[in-house]
Amino acid sequence: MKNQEIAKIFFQIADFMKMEGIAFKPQAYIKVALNLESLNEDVGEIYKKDGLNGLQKIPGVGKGLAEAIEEYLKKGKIKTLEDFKKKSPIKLDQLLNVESLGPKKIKVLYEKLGIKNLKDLEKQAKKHKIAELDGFGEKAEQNILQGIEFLKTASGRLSLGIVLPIAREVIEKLRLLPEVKQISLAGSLRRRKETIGDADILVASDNPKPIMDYFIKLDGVEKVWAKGDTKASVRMKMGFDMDLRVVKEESFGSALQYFTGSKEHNIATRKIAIEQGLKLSEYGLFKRDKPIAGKTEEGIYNALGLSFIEPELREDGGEIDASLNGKLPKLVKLTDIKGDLHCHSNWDGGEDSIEEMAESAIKMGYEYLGISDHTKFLKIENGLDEKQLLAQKLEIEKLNNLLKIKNCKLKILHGCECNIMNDGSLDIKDEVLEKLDYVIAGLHSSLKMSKKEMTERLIKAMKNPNVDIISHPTTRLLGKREEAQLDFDKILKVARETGTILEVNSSPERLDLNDFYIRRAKAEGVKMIINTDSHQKEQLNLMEYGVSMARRGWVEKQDIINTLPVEELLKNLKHK
Ligand code: DGT
Ligand code: CA
Ligand code: CA
Repeated sequence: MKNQEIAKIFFQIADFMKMEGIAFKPQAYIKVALNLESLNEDVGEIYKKDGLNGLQKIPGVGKGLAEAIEEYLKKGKIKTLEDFKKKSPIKLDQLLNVESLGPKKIKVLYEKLGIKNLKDLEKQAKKHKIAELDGFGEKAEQNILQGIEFLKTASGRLSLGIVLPIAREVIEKLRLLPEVKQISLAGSLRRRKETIGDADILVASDNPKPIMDYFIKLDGVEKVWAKGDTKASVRMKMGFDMDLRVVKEESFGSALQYFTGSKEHNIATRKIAIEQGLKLSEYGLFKRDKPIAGKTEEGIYNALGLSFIEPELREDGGEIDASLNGKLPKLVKLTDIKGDLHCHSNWDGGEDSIEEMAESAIKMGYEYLGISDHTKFLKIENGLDEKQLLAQKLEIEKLNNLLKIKNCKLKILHGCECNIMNDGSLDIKDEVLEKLDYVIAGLHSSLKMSKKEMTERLIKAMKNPNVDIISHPTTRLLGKREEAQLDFDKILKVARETGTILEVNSSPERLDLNDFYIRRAKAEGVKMIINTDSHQKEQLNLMEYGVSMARRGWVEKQDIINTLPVEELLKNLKHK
């Protein structure tokens, strides 16, 4: 938890520094923040064991940042950030939520128009003051207004990627208490919704008091909203609420079923109970007043004549009928995934070398790892040109030979993530694309085209016989950037006709395709691939988020091509 909290503060410090035009330092903070986020060990533990020296062993952490971490561990805040906040009248974190605004632009908006917060921003944009500014213009103003509108609809929910790791840490701590008999995530978190309103945790115990006392004093807790005998609600420092409920073991299953929801799914299951003359509540399933199930969820479903329904399906989207008729899908699992084809290396400015990425993939038990660096149009990402791609091909051949000698089953595949230009062409010549094992094409620029133009642009890319996969097809950024305008039915039709595979991007900032589109793609018989889009080796672990979305989209193993062994996988690509 501390890792996440400190990372968040470091990101904020970097933003303030960028706003002040400070060079280099922000990158140092960002690098460490990213490393902290993906670090498996708790910084608090590292510090306890080895003090400042231990902290300095974290990649990127020098003396100064080690002291900043120490400061947080001791005082719960870092003065550098507090000072920035005190000194600056600008609500920077608020304004940064607006897609298209960065720290430097925000500074200009403040200096020229006195914009301090979202309200000021909206006011000035509506008065068309922003369009008149140098470096902004009509279109930038439109984008800002759209960004504000988007924020209004997304407010109050945090992304699954932020909440899930923290809730898991809390669970692991609570699990150690002798009073805790059973424990589980519940609510939208257990259903793996892409955004979470609040985190729900359910515990079975005969002695709730010590659990409640311990829970409200946890490290990551900022304030306690309510604490009763069996129910507590707290605010976490990371900016969301967490609810804990304790029930008796004999009703753990029914309580879990109830508090997992969704509310709509609950209403539907309760209706089935009523039709059978039964009563379903969080306390159990009752016939007149006699309990007939309650200890396990499975027991509840079975007593209702249903087979067990996976939490990801419980959205009242036809899962009850499917369960009644034995038509539930056998959902894809994380352990079905045999490799990851969307990974960036240090060739395009990612953190780690191809070799380091491969080592992590081996540890994960993967059969293949695809390196797909950005290509030359993306200059800020150090995109590779044709020559560099061919050089990279040789390097990968060399590494594969080494792996073979070492008797490793991992094979590194060579691809790229090339850019789809405004007219649907690609930024790398076909004669080079042909030489790679596979090609991903993605939209990264001019994302606000009309629906007709955008659809034609993507279709043209899909019709290129060298394009195997479309990365993050809708280009949305969760809570930040709306999806591109696309005629998704047309896209699906062309994907099927051309055998182009659509990506489910696991990065918690993207989750693209989302569950809704995944389900439509499956219904149309379009094949998908779940990739992480890793820019550092630790991010390979993000695979579970994409798998969760796929499961929410009713997807089975055979719908996902990276559940196949490498030879079969390659046969399923357009590349021959
Ligand atoms: P969230 O927190 O907005 O991301 O979504 P949930 O689904 O976690 O909702 P939450 O935290 O309000 O409640 C947790 C679960 O409790 C919910 O999924 C189903 C159950 N629940 C809450 N309120 C009601 C209700 O009024 N009726 C029924 N049937 N179930 C409810
Ligand atoms: Ca909830
Ligand atoms: Ca709740």
